[in-house]
Amino acid sequence: MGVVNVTPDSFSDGGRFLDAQAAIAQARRLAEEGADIVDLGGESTRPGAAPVSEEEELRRIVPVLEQVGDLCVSVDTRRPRVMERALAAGASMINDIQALGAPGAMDAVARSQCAVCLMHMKGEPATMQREPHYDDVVREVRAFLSQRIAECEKAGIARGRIVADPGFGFGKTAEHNLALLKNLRMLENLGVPLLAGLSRKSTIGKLTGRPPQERLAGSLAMALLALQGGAKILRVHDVKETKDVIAVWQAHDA
Ligand code: HH2
Repeated sequence: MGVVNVTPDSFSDGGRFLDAQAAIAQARRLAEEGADIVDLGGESTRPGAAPVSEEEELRRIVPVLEQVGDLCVSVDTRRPRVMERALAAGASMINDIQALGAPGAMDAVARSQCAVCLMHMKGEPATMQREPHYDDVVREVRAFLSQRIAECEKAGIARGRIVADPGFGFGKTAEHNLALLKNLRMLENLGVPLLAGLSRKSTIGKLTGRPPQERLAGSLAMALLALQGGAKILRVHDVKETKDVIAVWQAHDA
């Protein structure tokens, strides 16, 4: 899954693809590099990010979506109306960091046949990194995802449409993220494919001392660890390089 943030303030590529033509070109480039899914986001959810209005989110996303209808596109949003508009404009998947927690979000997805990614987050982006606490991060994330999957199924979203994501960096310290990565296999028996989003994240910065633009090597190491932990979808900014990691890992795993 290749990331295209149509935002001015995303932590690693903010402002680069705010212009629709730049975002369309980047989506096509990532697909050519081998991304099976392009994840389009119109709202930064980095720690401390300010929320954008629904109109602004739609204004950023829809024109791009309309031009890349031939690609498999997921839309990274928490808003039911954005979900509906995105699905009408050709999106194949909804990627929700709030796991369809907004009123109406589950219904919006249930009414379609799209795929959906349910992600765990503790708190809200504006405040989530203020001393997050867990008694047992792996168990708590697992319990949350298990419950959300059950609720989705009850609402009519078949299990085969669902992907689960522990939400690295969303209300989690570096230690929490590393514990989740090390124990990713414990999430496998949720019975849905696992998505991991570690690309350029601050845990890599903490481990290497490097700013977001210099975290490629760290991101590739994280990608390999996630694959070894059973992740089936990697959400990344650097598709070409990550495809090489996958090729090496697949040969080794064969
Ligand atoms: N991470 C980000 C955004 N959306 N979605 C899922 N499912 N999993 C993730 O780990 C995830 C996500 C944050 O990264 P990015 O989009 O690069 O930055 P920003 O939120 O600043 O736009």
